[in-house]
Amino acid sequence: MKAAFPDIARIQYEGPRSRNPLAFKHYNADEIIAGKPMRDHLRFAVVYWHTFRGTGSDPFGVGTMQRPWDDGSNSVSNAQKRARVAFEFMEKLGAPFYCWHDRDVAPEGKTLAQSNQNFDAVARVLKEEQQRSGIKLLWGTANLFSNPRFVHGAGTSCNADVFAFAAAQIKQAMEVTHELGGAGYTFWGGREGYMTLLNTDMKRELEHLARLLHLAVDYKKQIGFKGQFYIEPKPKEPTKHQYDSDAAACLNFLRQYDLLPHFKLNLETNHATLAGHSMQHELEVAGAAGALGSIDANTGDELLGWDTDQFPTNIYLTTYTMLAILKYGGLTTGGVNFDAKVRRESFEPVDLFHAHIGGMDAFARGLKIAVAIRKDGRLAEFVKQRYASWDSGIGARIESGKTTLPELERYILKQGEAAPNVSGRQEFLENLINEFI
Ligand code: XLS
Ligand code: NI
Ligand code: NI
Repeated sequence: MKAAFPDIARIQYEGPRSRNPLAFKHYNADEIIAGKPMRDHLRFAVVYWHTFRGTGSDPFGVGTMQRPWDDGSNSVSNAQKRARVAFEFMEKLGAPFYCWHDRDVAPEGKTLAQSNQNFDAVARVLKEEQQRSGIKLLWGTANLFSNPRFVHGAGTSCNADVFAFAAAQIKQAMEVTHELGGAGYTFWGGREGYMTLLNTDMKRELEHLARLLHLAVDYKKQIGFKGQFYIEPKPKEPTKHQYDSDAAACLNFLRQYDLLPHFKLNLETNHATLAGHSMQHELEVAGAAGALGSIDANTGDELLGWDTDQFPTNIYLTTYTMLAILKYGGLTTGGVNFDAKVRRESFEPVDLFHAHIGGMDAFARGLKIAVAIRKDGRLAEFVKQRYASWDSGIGARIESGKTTLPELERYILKQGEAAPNVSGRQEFLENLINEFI
């Protein structure tokens, strides 16, 4: 096959002084940082849907993307050719992982049987290309939101047949993920939510969603798939309210329905901000619950209120993200998955390279800065000192569950007043972070 990016060679690390737009300035895959290569800290993944299926269309106009290798047809052979192009791109970029939805990689047929056949035919090419290139599948997922049958949701549809269809699709997508050696499988609740409560039996819908996930857990065991399951929170879009609205809501749902041992969270930056949180907040919520699994790396736009899925270039964002990830032990099964798309105006194939190189460099800097902040130790020491009153005396008694209300009353009556508070030093800490940026 003719190269899709004939003018672009494998992207090299050239260091911070380089002015070559097609070189890494900070991401140096083999460089050892805090005991392991950057490649293994960051586990970058390219998404199939935006990068190879994004057309650049928006509600006001048709697609703009120039993708000369794509004949625009919905044929299996076009999908197979596209798969080879995807691997050429990922190899030249040096991304170790990728992610897909079933319907990104292969065209949907008129029946489920036809769709399954199409998917298997393209999966064969994916497997071949994975073996040839050494690139691995970070996670697979099923698209349970684009087809009009999912208009009322999939697992939470009012129509039991639609639930069954979704289950069948998950079965196949999980089988293909397993066959391709996927490190995980993600559930993003595309239309699992509501547009109006007037027509919605919320309790029943949530029970159905939990049922679907339990069926998936059972099937996972049955076929021996060892990958990690993830839930990806998002508060709105396409529905007004998505049930998996943020990390805390997901954790509560998983706990309520006895699913927590089987899932971790896949957190996406732009979803965090849509929920009115920072990415840092979502990472802390997940991390504290032992459920920080993977991230969808992107960013929103301060002036736009929707899921713009832009490539992350903000060093504060990547620093805070990597600080939280390192704090909770680093990425193991998960990765930094660029669930991001080039702007409609960036329609040339080379823009795909600029976008990913920028994102990877921004994360490499975030990683190095976070490692330096941790090595310096002042930030962690400050937080530790801030809670020092809990390490002995009355604090230690409270934490260990040994005290009672009468004992605490006696303690304060004796003291007369609580020991004075010390400053939170927010500005001091913000300046400290800036020392490293
Ligand atoms: C959409 C989600 C989606 C998931 C995978 O907003 O980010 O792309 O990551 O279904
Ligand atoms: Ni995502
Ligand atoms: Ni998104």
